[in-house]
Amino acid sequence: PRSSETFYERYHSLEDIYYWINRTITDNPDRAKVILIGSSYEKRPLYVLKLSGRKSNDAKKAMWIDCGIHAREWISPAFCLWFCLKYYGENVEVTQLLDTLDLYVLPVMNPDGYKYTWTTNRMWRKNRSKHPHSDCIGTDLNRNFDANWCTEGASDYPCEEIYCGQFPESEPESRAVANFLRSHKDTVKLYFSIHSYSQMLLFPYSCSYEQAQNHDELLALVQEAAQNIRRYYRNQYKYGAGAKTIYLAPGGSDDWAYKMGIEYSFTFELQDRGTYGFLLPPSYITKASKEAALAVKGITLRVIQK
Ligand code: ING
Ligand code: ZN
Repeated sequence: PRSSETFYERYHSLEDIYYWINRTITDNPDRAKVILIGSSYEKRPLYVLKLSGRKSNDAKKAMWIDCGIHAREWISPAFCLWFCLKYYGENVEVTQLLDTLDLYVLPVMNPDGYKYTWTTNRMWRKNRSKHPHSDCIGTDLNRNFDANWCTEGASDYPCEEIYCGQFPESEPESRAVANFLRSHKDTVKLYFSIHSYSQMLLFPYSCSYEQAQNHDELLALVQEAAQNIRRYYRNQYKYGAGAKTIYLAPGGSDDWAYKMGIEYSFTFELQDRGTYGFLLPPSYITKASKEAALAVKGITLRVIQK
């Protein structure tokens, strides 16, 4: 990745992000690869960056981070770009352990929606798919995964912001992610999905009030991460199981990944707590990314040290 400091202090158009992905792989041919995992409803490519650790990775463990499920949450793709640079690029402080992990990053899961927020409606959330029996557009990709799909906390009405889609994985974007993770479930040990806003570190379940089998362990992980953020960045994050901490939300990607076998599965809600909301000014990108990265790194180290 390039070291141009100000690049990460701005939000980037979809075209810029595609260009950045391309630059990242051409500048780092031995450590960065791009994988085309599918395409969006409007046929835009869904590129995953695979960044390999600098140390050889015999156990072949990996982590996954996706950003930009929801179009208007601009801090999320900005975080993905920042994370790629800081933790797999020029940061010399990366611990040796973390350096043995491969990192899969999907910078924008919902490119059609993201594009739409740049051109037409800054507050768009869903993707841009059409529906047979409605003029309303878009499915909420974070209600479209196969985890108690379309139960309480989702809507089967296409005009709603939390429309679950016609069936689980009906959308090309969620299907592409699910297919990729299904085929890599033996190596991917950690799943992170980045949203905004409200400053929360969440883990399964969001699709029911049931407790995850390793609830106590997940709770300890996010609690420690929140404490570190408070200590180092003087900022408050809530933490806990999704349904109890935020609201019931079936069909989310982290619950699906967890049920599929990725035992360390998280959704982060980045800054802020409502002052700017989705319209977080670019001057906040660096701090928001640093504190989220501290959480990702801390949790990941704990998990792979086990
Ligand atoms: N919040 C998430 C949403 O999709 C969430 C909350 C987390 C749902 C985990 C499901 C699973 O509603 C935002 N801000 O999008
Ligand atoms: Zn979101």
